[in-house]
Amino acid sequence: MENNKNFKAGFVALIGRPNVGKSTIMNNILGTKLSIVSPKPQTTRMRILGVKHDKDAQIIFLDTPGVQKGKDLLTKVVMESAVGSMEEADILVMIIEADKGWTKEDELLLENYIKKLQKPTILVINKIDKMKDKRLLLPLIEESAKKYNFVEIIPMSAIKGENLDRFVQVIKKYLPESPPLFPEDQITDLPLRFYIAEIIREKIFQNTKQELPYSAAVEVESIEEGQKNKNLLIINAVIYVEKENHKGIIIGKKGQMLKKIGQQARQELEDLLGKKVHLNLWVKVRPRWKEDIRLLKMLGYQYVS
Ligand SMILES: Nc1nc2c(ncn2[C@@H]2O[C@H](COP(=O)(O)OP(=O)(O)OP(=O)(O)O)[C@@H](O)[C@H]2O)c(=O)[nH]1
Ligand SMILES: [Mg+2]
Repeated sequence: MENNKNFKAGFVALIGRPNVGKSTIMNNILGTKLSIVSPKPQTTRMRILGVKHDKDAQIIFLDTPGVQKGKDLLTKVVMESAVGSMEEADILVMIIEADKGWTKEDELLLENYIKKLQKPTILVINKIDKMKDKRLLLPLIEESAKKYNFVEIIPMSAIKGENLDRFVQVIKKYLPESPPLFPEDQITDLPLRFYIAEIIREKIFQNTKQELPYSAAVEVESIEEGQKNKNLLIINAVIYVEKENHKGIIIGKKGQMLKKIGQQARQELEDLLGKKVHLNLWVKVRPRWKEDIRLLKMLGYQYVS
């Protein structure tokens, strides 16, 4: 590979409002579920790095938390990871939703962040499968072109895989020439225990309602091999919630909810790790975990200053 002078490599930040499909786009391009996904906004809380290895290029995606407002320390930390990714990136990808068009938040993101960075920026109009009237796409593309000099505007359905290939080709066009930046067998920099915590958190997002998902954080305390059985992993994890009644809801009637979350997470972890998994989950109330710097660091929200 060192002999290949035309090799390209660089960082590509995926940015946009919560819920536009950033994590889905990265996962579907990589063909691996690296970043957790849910129908609820503000699913992603830290930057998730994912590497696509091709013969002629290495694309390093930075999936970021949706740009959000809020006064607590968690929001500040989450936003720092999104902004840090934009600053680190060679190429920015801004994502909007086809069926919603340009919203106020999209406009603010463009004005307050993207325009200030002056980097090659691709606009993705995602979820075109949700557009009832396809004739509205062309005017939306035209409207978008007037807002900023995006290097390309790409309509996409990440879920159906429409235009993902073209998107990858366009990224390659704008990537800098560089030798590979990651070893060929590495697809992320996320430590295993944070990855496991994210999978548990995804099951909480998918199974609970209203403020519950936002009240919860997961810390993996230990991962041990079985003493007699090397093919067994024993994982101990704590789910933190902000309120006593949230603890009751997460545990559920006769422990049903916690059991369901645990079973779904265990199933996914066994498939992922190729081992049998014993997953022990505890629920603890920590009213101010979103303001606790030490805990936020332990949870992997690492941009705490
Ligand atoms: N119909 C449709 N749904 C999509 C598409 N892409 C993503 N979604 C759905 O949109 C929802 C949000 O997707 P995510 O990938 O979690 O969005 P995100 O931008 O990462 O959200 P945050 O992490 O909260 O900022 C999920 O329910 C996805 O299944 C698409 O192309 N079409
Ligand atoms: Mg996400």
